Amino acid sequence: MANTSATLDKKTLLWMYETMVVIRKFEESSKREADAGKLRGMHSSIGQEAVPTGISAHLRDDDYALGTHRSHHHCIAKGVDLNEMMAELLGKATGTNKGKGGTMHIADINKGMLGANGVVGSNIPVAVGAALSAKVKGNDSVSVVYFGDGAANQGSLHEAMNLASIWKLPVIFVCENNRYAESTPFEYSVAGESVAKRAEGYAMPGVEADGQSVLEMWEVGKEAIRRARAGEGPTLIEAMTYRYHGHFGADDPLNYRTQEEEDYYEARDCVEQLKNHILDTGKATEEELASLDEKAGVSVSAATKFADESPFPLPEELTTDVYVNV
Ligand SMILES: Cc1ncc(C[n+]2csc(CCOP(=O)(O)OP(=O)(O)O)c2C)c(N)n1
Ligand SMILES: [Mg+2]
Repeated sequence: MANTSATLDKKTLLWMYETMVVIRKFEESSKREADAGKLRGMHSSIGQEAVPTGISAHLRDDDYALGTHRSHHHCIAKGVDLNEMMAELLGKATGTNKGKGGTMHIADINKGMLGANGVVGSNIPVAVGAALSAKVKGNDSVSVVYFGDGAANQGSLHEAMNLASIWKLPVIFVCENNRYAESTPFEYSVAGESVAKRAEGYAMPGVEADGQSVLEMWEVGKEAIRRARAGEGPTLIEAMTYRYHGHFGADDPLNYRTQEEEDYYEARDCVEQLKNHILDTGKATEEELASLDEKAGVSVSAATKFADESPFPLPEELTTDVYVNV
């Protein structure tokens, strides 16, 4: 992988640092809210922050992103408002979906975030549809879809990759391989032990990347998005990453993985790696990074306060916005 550090400007590096810190603090706060019984079904993305951050550094508001059940990091990296996100997690009327979607269905059309999605693999064909719409309209918007190693075994991915390839659609398939689907290990469930290699069968580039390195995610994202915008078709990226917490909530004993494995990934923490890179290359000072840490903390605290103090939707709003006339 090419060394990107020389070409990356300070502004991009600091945006990526701040975005990853915001995601982490947001997840820590949402876990506290979940532990306090204020939300259910919270899937933490801590450990995986670099994947959508490196990719989103190349995206615009008129590009599309689709997420999964574990999607807070996808939404934040795509620019969704923190207040509205936290309110959505808590089911409040001020949320992105007016409190009717919750943690697994955050969407913000104005930011191109077409939706997190609780049904594993179901977001993938939607991303291909969004890419088709860009092609039909004749603009250069691209569509990014995130999915897990478990979802890589759903038929929807294979149908979607085939159609995207034959029609050369501007879609980037991003598999976040965090080694487990709930408690099922990747080595057991994925034939061939590589998601990236599956791209060959669909005549598109398949790239395996270090998902703990935001610089590497930036690099592979850059080429995939350039290709898509230029009308050259889709790319499949397999980002090797790790979730630090259990599959969801507090009920996961994590007895299907080892301490050594957890230590290995935490020693390669994406935030720490980028921090060291920025300091080593002299792109910013400790003080500058500390002020971004503080700013992230203030934004997340404000979002949590906003969500806590917001009202629940009224019962008479139960059926509004459920179906939309177009
Ligand atoms: C179609 C479908 N089958 C099963 C489930 C239950 N389920 C929720 S998350 C999950 C595991 C997904 O694993 P992976 O795709 O690797 O994503 P990760 O949780 O690791 O981010 C399963 C089986 C579901 N939500 N949808
Ligand atoms: Mg997984």
